[in-house]
Amino acid sequence: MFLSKLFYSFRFQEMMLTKSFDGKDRNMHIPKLLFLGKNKVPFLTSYFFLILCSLFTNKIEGQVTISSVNTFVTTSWDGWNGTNPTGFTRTGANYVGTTANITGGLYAITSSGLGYQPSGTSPAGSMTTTGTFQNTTGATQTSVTIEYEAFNIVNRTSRLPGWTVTSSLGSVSSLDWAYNASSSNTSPDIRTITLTGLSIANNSTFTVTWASDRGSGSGSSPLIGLRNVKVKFNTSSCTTPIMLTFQTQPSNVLQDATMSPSVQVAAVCSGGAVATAYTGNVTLTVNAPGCGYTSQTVACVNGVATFSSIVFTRSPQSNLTFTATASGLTSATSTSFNVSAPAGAPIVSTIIENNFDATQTWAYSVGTPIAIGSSGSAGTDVVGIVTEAGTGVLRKSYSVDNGSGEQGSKNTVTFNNVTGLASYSLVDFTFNVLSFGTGSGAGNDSGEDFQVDVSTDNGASWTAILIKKGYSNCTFASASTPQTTLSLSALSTYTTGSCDSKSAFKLSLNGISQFRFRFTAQNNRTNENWAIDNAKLTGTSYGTGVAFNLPTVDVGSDILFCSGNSTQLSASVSSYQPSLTYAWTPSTGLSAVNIANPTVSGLSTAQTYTLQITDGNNCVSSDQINVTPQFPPSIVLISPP
Ligand SMILES: [Ca+2]
Ligand SMILES: [Ca+2]
Ligand SMILES: [Ca+2]
Repeated sequence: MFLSKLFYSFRFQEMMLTKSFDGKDRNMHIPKLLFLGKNKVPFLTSYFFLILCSLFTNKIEGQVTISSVNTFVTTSWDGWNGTNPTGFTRTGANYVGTTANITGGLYAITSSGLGYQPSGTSPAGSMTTTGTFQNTTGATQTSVTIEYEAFNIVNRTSRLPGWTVTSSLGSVSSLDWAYNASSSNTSPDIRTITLTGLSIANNSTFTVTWASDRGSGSGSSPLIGLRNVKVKFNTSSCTTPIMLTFQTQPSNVLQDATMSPSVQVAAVCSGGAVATAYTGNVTLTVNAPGCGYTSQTVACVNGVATFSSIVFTRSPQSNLTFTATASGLTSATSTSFNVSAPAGAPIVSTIIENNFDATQTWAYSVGTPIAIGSSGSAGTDVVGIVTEAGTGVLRKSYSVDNGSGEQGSKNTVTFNNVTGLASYSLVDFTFNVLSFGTGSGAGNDSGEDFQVDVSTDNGASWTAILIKKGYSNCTFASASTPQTTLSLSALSTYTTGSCDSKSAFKLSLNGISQFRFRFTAQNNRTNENWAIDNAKLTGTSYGTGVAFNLPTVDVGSDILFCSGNSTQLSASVSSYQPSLTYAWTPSTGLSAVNIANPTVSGLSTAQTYTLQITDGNNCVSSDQINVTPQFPPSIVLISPP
């Protein structure tokens, strides 16, 4: 009894299936396997038939790949001529042709996309076309917009077919289209839907299926169409951002060129979606030691800040990173990038010069002398060009020889204003100072100082940049090195406890249009001469394609000095953007830590000092110097035995 219930007979039947295959419709002879129970009742037949059908109808013809966000990928279906567009399959109706008639099937009428004429026996869902869409953006996508055009091609209002749309993403019923006789391919009904809260992993696919049938009513059916199937991924959105993230990372860039593509920073929520309503400011700062870039602040648009004008003015620099910050949000750090140097070298030219020899284009005027003191011999102030050590110099002296504390003079020599400086990226003012004389009492003394003032407003205001202190018959020669860098923001004073021999000085200026300088000197002997030589303005142009390298600083050779005295440090800086700031460490024994030339005193042991300079582009450089106090030999008294 049990066994008899398990006995089944079977036989083959043959059926014919018409199927579109590789774009051509073919009649296929399909063996139909009928399982028959004891009473010859078909059993499992329909399941087996469905399996066979699926083998023929689900042939994959590629996918519509969507590689970027916020950009529609369109399948027009125009001119398809029976061959499915890439990524689409179809079932249940044959291709008929390009001219409308009443034959049931599919049409490709000019500019009418996929046309469908239901046959007289088309059951519900008998015709379908399915698009398969693949996410190739490289990221999981959470929002999709689907859009298409639906319309009437040939109006026969007795029946009302339409498009019923389904998707593997979930319900898309708002894409359904009910027959509208007044629509046309030139005036279609546009159906659109945006789905959110999805999770479409990179490289995964989803499907959208359009189905139609004969429609309700009676009589003949109209010919309907669909075309311009558009699908896009949307920037994921959320409400409350907690952090920033770089959507477009920085790229390597040439100095002075604009970084491309623009760096983009998004305000995102905990799940990584963009807070599209966020309009807060995002500030992009380069991390140390990056320099030559000014931090930018940009307001978010749709939750994203786009930095389209990133330029670096200094090079070469490597492994730089940006930090993006916004109020209340966790900041983000970019990947690294480099700034490469253009091939060109800066163009350096002499603007004006007076070497008191062959080149004397920078004219000057001698001031009215101020008499100092009353004792000693009455003399006159002496200013003019003389030859010293084989070269012409402009000196200030006195006409008689007086001793210490006796009368003398003070005078100021003012050089003419120089205009037209704004066309240069950088202007250097360089000059030499010297103190000379021969015989008894030669050389400038305490109280007989030399001072340089500069003006960038044609003498309306003056800034003292240098004082060389006279000191006990101090003489020193003109020398081209070492060159000491001066600053508009700090007065450099040399010195108080010794005869300082620094001769060459440089003051760099940018953003000025005019410049002049003056020096004031005092003495009371014919063999006391303060002098200058080689007063010069040099213009440097960092035009397009010219490298503006990072600064370098040199604090000179190590110093030995007597422990009871003091010694003075000085810095020379090259290739920099004014203005400079100075930071000496440690502060032990230094008169100041924020000037170019601090005095060192009171050291009991050797000390290594580090100077870090920071220029106007926030570029830094550092150098070190060892300063060692020397103690006089000790006399040790040993008691005789
Ligand atoms: Ca000279
Ligand atoms: Ca003297
Ligand atoms: Ca004197």
